[in-house]
Amino acid sequence: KRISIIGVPMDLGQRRRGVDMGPSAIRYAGVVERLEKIGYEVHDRGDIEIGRPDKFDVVDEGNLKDLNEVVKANQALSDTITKSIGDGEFPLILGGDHSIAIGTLAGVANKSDNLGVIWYDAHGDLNTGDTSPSGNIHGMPLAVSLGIGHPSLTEIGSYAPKIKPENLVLVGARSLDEGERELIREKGIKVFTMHEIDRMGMTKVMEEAIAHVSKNTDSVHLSLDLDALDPHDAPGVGTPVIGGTSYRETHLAMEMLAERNIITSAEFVEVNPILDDKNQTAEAAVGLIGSLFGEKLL
Ligand code: DIR
Ligand code: MN
Ligand code: MN
Ligand code: MN
Repeated sequence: KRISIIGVPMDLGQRRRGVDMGPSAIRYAGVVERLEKIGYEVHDRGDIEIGRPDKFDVVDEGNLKDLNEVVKANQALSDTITKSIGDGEFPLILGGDHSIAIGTLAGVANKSDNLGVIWYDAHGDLNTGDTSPSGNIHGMPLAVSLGIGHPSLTEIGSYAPKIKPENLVLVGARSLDEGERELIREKGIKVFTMHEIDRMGMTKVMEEAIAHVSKNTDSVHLSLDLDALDPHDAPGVGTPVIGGTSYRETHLAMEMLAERNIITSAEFVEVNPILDDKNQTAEAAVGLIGSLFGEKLL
């Protein structure tokens, strides 16, 4: 199967500059060569164009910073992904901040009747303009994909919602805002926090997570925020939170997904080379991508 790489140099979903260089850093760390070595044909579709907000524009409508440019880029991303899946490719999206998951899920869910999602992240990304402490749209993509939030965001792709709460699982959470906790309780969303990972171990957590998202679904998307990893293993992220998963645990999680062969699209986001240590976080991302696509030592 052919993999298409789509870069999204988006940094408007949060306030730290530099995450727009994430796609370059991941390419520089050798993602294309790594996938080719496993035996895939790789089609690099280049980067989605990101507009630069005019300082005279409304930049903070309804506690949604840089809303207009985020909407435009996500619409373009959604269209590119739909085209890529139509061409029979596996879309692999490189961020960029996590606000791009809005466009990813709009494009992917468009081609699926019942999409499962694994959200591997330190955060819930379940805020709306009303609950967000920051106004940063990278803290909102999962709520938006459930159809909750500003209509300019939820209506990207011209349909809503993209996913159902019962087809979603969060892994690695350790920083949730009050509104996010309420939404998780209200919708009964399945969450494996760091507590469950410590207690059950990653093997059991992933077995249950995989069973949960493949129950009633026809395809499964992996959204991996590098800040799920402990800052020791992934220092190049804008919102690090101590006490995360190790590189090894995450690597194991990717290998289990490869063994079960359930993932049909994936994105790796929030790599910020300016905050990184000699491209370590991009290199970690490429190692994880290798495992996700079935790389084996022997
Ligand atoms: C926080 C941080 N919950 C917010 N979110 C992050 O701004 O909504 N998500 N960093 O990845
Ligand atoms: Mn995130
Ligand atoms: Mn995060
Ligand atoms: Mn983030």
